[in-house]
Amino acid sequence: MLLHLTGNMDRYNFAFNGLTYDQSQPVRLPYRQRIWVTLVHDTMMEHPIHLHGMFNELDTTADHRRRPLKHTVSVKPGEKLHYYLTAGERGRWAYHCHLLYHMEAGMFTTAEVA
Ligand SMILES: [Cu+2]
Repeated sequence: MLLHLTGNMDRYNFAFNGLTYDQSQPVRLPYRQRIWVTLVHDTMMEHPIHLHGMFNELDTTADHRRRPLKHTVSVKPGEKLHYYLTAGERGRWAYHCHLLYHMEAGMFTTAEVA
């Protein structure tokens, strides 16, 4: 799954995949599947991306043996991060930037695990 963090500093809006919350559809996650997530950051500000209900297994080490479990993944401008996400909890979960003014500017969506 690819999540592209997008935004426009002139208009001060932020979004996932170019879509603000009112434009977006829930991200569909099949229950119990382990999903490889790629976060591509294409804005000028750092975003702590938070998925409720589930852990992300960060793939940050060269040997891929240690994978820190995180609820919130901080992404720096221009960075590309990879992690595993196991969709182990059914329901609809908030998926958003944890800076509240970014969230209110559009960087909020939901994940539907079914
Ligand atoms: Cu943000």
